[in-house]
Amino acid sequence: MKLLKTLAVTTALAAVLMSVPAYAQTKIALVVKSLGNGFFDAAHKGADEAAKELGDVEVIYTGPTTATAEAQIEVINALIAQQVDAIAISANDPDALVPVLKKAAERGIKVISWDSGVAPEGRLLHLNPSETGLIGSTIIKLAADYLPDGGDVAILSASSTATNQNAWIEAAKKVLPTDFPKINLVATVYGDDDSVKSTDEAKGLIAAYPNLKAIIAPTTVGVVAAAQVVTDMGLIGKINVTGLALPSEFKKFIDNGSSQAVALWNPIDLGYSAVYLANDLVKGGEAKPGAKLSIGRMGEITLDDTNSAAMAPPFTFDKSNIEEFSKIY
Ligand code: RAM
Repeated sequence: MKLLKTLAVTTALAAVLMSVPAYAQTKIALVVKSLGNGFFDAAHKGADEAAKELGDVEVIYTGPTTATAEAQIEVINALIAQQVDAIAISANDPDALVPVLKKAAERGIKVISWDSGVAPEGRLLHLNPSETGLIGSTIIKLAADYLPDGGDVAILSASSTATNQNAWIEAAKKVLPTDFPKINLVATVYGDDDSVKSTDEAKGLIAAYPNLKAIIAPTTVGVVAAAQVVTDMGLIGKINVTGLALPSEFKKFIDNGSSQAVALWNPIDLGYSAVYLANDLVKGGEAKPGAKLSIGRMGEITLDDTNSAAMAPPFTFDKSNIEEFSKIY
């Protein structure tokens, strides 16, 4: 009798387990500008942490090998075919991705952007790492702080269509004449978040502007390339490299003096929060101005009138603290 009962219970349990539909797991695709970028690897770590906390979430980490919108369109089409529940994208272009993301939305996929945004018609919300104006003035201040007499500086950016870098550069240009009158921005060039192209562009700047005092690279890929060029060309002390850098990748350039200071936010927290927000929307949360959405251990964000929100101010790294942060991200 007991055996029969056990058998019946086991069979019932097996039936229940078998009937648990595969879609019980929420599939969230974290789409990055390009693979092989340490900044996005750190965001991936945070995304996995969020998935583990949420329990019923699976993160699909993906992106193209080159940081272009065309390559991201292919990735998104594959995710639509895979029937993911949400796409959280760091975009290589604000507009070019809109049609394919609209197609994803029509199939019921919740689309958000984070880090580098998509135009509002292509996404439900956008998560900025920090306030755009603040990042813009920070990247100039990082150079100006070490140029008391002013001088020529140049920007080495990511791709020419990157939403985030373009917004920061525009914000930087706005405050230049008023807040940094002695800083002379001579050029902006694009390394496409590719080490080889960024290296070539940094060399080009140095050749074209003999009085260059600083290279500002608001990209973790570009800043490493520029600092390596300054190091290899024996220009430490002549050209200060600064911008947005991942402490783990950049510590050696603070140590060797090719850079005085850089800034960034926590990419782990950013990836973590992006997954929380995408999950909120899949589970019925609504993205509308004024809405408050949970981002787990980071608290909550309130959407502004463009359905965007920003996380924390950027943090500055120099000789005094880069060692400590290089162990985290
Ligand atoms: C690169 C990417 C990313 C940006 C960081 C600062 O890794 O361009 O989008 O946020 O730099």
